Amino acid sequence: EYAPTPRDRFSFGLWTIGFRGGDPFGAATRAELDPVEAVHRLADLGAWGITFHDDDLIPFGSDGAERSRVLSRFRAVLEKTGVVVPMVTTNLFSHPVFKDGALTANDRDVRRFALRKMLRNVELAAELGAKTFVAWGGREGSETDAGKDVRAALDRYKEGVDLVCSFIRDRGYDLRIALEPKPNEPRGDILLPTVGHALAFIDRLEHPEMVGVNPEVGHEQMAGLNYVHGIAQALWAGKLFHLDLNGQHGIKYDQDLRFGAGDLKSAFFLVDLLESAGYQGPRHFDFKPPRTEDANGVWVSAAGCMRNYLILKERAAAFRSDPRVKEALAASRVPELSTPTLGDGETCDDLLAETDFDVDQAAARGMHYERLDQLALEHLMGVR
Ligand code: 3MF
Ligand code: MG
Ligand code: MG
Ligand code: MG
Repeated sequence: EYAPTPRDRFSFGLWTIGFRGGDPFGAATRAELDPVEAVHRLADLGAWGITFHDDDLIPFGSDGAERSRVLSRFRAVLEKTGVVVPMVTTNLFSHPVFKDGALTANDRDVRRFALRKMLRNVELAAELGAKTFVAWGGREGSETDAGKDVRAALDRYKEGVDLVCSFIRDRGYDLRIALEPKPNEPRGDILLPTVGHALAFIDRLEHPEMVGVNPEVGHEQMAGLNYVHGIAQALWAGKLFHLDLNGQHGIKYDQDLRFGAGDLKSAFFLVDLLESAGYQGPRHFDFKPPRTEDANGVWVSAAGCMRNYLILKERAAAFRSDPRVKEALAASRVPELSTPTLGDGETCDDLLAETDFDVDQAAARGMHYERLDQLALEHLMGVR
């Protein structure tokens, strides 16, 4: 029970299970993970897909021969296990050359190098059958407002994304871009810090239909925001192309805990939303097995991400089908919000003419959310 299968569409970043436990204060605690072993282990656990940054698979600076050797080994294990590559992303943050950004670096030659790296990676993504190309601009930002002309940076950001879109179109690839917002870390402030900022940016692009968002649980929560609301707005805008599931304890450094750790109640409402909205995309985990774990602990942590999703999915379904919940939802008038505020054919003048609203009676009505929320908690805690 709660055993994942590829039908659940669980995917993992190669950099997540391959995370060696290095942090700003300490060295790695685990050995390197061979991508081929990673694919085997994921397949054994019931995962569906693997994703990666170009450099996770093909070390930065590899020559053509090394690149084809790595790729043919990788393709062979995908073939053998049936594991797919639903998403590919570009590392535009690790190498020191990107210390001031990639698409928005002040140095023009750095921007041109970054764009070339992205375009090469678009070709690789298409070759491997990926449908989503994630772009996290981790170094696009600043530590001082004196050093970055943010309006010019946004012009260059738009120029870069527009160019990648037109390249995808010219090549006829079936690939969409998903921008990943994050408020800070590693930069003091990162451009496109939240889902809302990213959605507003997308509207100003040349091909907005090709670009959506890849919101990460911890990133929104680092900004003190409600991830479930962010996801709901992305769904409402038709822009939830992909997502990064993990756990976070409030406003602090990017913890990347396994999914379900951190704000469990928010995770419950998230799964409830994704499942009830019929989200069809990947359930992608971007977590970091803590550096306290040995090689085996990595897989315990990865399995926990999927198991927690499936348990929450079951708990959310039980919540939705409980007659007491249906009654409580009605008592809170939740379904009433789906009725348009003006009736068919009604005008603002009709509204202005209305006089029979009883303000005191309406103000006195309770919303009964506490009962509803308690039912949700009890379903989550498994006592219903
Ligand atoms: C950093 C991240 C990134 C992105 C990745 C794009 C290294 O906080 O979340 O992971 O998810 O670059 O997929
Ligand atoms: Mg992250
Ligand atoms: Mg992420
Ligand atoms: Mg994170």
